[in-house]
Amino acid sequence: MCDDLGFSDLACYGGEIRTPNLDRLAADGMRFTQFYNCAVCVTTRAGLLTGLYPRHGSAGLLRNTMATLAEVLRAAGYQTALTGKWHLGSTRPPEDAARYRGKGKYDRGYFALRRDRHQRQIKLGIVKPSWKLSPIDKKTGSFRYDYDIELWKKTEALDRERRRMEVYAGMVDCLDQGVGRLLTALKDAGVEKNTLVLFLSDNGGCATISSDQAGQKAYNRDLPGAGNTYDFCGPGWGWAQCTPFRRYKTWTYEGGIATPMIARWPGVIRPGSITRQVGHVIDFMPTLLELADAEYPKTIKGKAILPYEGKSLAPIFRTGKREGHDSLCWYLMGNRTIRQGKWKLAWGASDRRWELYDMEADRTETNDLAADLPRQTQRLANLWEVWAKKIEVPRGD
Ligand SMILES: [Ca+2]
Repeated sequence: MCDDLGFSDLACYGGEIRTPNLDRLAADGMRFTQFYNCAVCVTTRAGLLTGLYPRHGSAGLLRNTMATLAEVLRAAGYQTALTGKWHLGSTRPPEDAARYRGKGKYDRGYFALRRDRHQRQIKLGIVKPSWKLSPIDKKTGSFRYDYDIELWKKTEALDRERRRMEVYAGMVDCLDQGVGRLLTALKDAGVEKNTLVLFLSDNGGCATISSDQAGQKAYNRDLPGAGNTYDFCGPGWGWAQCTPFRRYKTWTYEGGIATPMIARWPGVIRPGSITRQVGHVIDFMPTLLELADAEYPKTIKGKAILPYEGKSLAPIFRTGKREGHDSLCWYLMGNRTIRQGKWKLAWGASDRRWELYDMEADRTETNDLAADLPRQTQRLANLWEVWAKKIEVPRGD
């Protein structure tokens, strides 16, 4: 799982960044077009590790009423390992960013990037041609992560703005090379054919403004990528990374929660396939339980363990289909969503009202049907409320 990678960053999802290793993984495996995370790092990681929706009460995300993948797989005789995000600054020489720096790839700005990516996504079969590219995101309220996307021609400090995306592209390129080394290692170890590889992102592209962080503006005197800077891609690029969707990291519109998901399992998953089956990170637990022939515990250290809430993805790997979730729900920092079949009800933390979308006709959430279908809206809102109690959403949030 990688950090803050948007839905459209990989070449096999319509991106222009060089990602040959992940594209090969996709060519040998299956791409999901409707796979979901939980909109930010910690909630997604908690959901992936436990098979449970992240809880929001004061008892914390990981609790002694939850089993982790490591616990259940260890009990089944597997060795488990986890390497985490590197939080100690970059030690990587800037050669990957050099491949993109000053090469003109991002000189036309984030609107042109979105249009280009969208066209490639249509050609690749990742999105339906009938879904409109979502319009420019505008700040509509006081939610902390609500930003105006500036018109490209109004962008000041163009050098910095372009460099942000050039450095980001270098980082994605670097990530791809790392995946390539991993895949080579699997091959060299002779276990390639007997290994399921899953690749996904923990949330949508990050649109955070760097000056939100105390002291950062003063620190970032140099352009990004110099090694002594700490910048963000910013709203324009972060939004474009989620092409063709609305919003970005922290929101529960599709931009925040839709992730690329590639699964490779030689001899089982049909190479080069694309699935529109809906999946969620909480599905990892039952999937790996099934494949590892592991038992899900009823208790750990005398504590009763909550039954997992995910559903195995294995039938999708084997046959391309499964009986999906009755509904999936999201909550994060005032953002709410429920998806049931083709319907998605979403509540943005800025607008604070329910919007209803038909995900088959309009996955880019451009045509709000809530006023036309008030009963459907109320029915789904009630379902979400029941779920919200279970996962301890703060009242009124
Ligand atoms: Ca993240």
